[in-house]
Amino acid sequence: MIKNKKILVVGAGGFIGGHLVKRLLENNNIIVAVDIKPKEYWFQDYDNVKNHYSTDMKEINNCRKVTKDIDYVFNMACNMGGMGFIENNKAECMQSVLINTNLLIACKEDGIKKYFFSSSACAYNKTKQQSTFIDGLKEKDAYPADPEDGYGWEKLFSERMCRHFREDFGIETRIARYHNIYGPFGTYDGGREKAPAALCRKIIKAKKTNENKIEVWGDGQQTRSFLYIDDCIEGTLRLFESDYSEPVNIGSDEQVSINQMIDMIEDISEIKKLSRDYQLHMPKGVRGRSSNNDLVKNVLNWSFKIKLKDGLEKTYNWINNEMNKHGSNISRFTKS
Ligand code: GDC
Repeated sequence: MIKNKKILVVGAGGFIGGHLVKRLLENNNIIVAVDIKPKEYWFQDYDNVKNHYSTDMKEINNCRKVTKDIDYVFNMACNMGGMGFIENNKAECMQSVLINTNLLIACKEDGIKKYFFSSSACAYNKTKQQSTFIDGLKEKDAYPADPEDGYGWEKLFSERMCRHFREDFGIETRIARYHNIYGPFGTYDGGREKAPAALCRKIIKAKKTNENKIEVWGDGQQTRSFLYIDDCIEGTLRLFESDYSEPVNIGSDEQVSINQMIDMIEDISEIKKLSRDYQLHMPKGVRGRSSNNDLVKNVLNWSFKIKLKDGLEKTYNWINNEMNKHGSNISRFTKS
C-alpha cells in the first residue's frame, strides 16, 4: 500500500474522503486535505494532517494553491447525495465538472504523476437498469451513453476528461465506479442521505418513539447492491496501485431489494415488524442495479468481503449512537 508519499485529498471532509485520509495516515503518508465545508463540519477529525484547507475547488486558482509538491492526488469531491438530492439538484451536481477539470489542469501544470477520480454507478446506461433483479453492470455497460440525468452525466464526462489527460499529457489516472457506499461517519439525515443510512435512521426513530410505521420511497421492490466503506477504501487503494487505467466497478454484487434491506435492519434493531408506507411519488432512480465484479477480480485479484448484514449492523449502531448524542439537533452528518 502507498507509504511515505505526499498526497492531496480533495473532498477530505466528506464520507469516503474522510475514511481515505484516515487510512493513508495510518500508512505514514503526508496528507494535504481540502474540502469546501468549514472545518467544523468535516465528517472526521485528524490531528496529524499537514495542511487543511476549506476552499472551493471549482475555482482553478484554489486548485493551483494546493497541487504544489504533491506526489498523488485523490479527487473524492463532488456535490452529491442520495436520490433525494441528486434528482432535485441536477445543475448543482453537474457543476462538480469544474472541480475535476480545474484540478486536472493544475495537476498537469505541477507535473502530478498519478490522479484518482471517484466516479459512480450512476454513469451506467439507464436502459440496462429497468428491471428489479438485473445482471451486474459490466464496465462496458456505460456505453452507449445514457447515464443518470445530471449527476451521472457529470461523472461520465469527468471520467472521459481523466482519460484524455492521461492520453494527451501523460498523467496516470485511476477511476472507480462506486456502487452505493455506506457505513459510519456518513450522512444519515438532512436530505442527502442514501437508502441504507436513511432506513437505519427511520427504524431507530420508530423504535425510540414506539411508532409502528416507516415511510419507504418507491414500492420497495427496486434493487441495489451496497458496499461497506472499509471494502471501498481497500478497493480504492488497490486500484490506485494497479496499472489499470480504465474505469472499474468498486461495488458489491450482493443485490437486494429495498424491502429485503429493511428486513435486515429490522432484525438488527430487534424491533417488531413495521408497516411500510410506500411513497410512490418520491425519488426512486433506476429500477435495479448491481455491480459485476469480474473485471475487478481480474485486474486487482480482489473483491468485497463485508456482507450487507454485517455492514448494516455497524452502520446502525453508529447512527444509533449519533442520534442518542444529538437527538433531533443538527449534527455535522446531517449537513452537506
Ligand atoms: O438514495 P439511494 O440510496 O440512491 O436510493 C436507493 C433506492 O432506495 C431508491 O430507489 C430510493 O427510492 C429507495 N429509498 C427508499 N426509501 C429513503 O428514505 C428511501 N431515502 C433514500 N435516499 N432512498 C430511499 C445512488 C446515488 C449516489 C451514488 C450511488 C452509486 O443512487 O444517489 O449518489 O452515486 O447511487 O451507486 P441510488 O442507489 O438510487
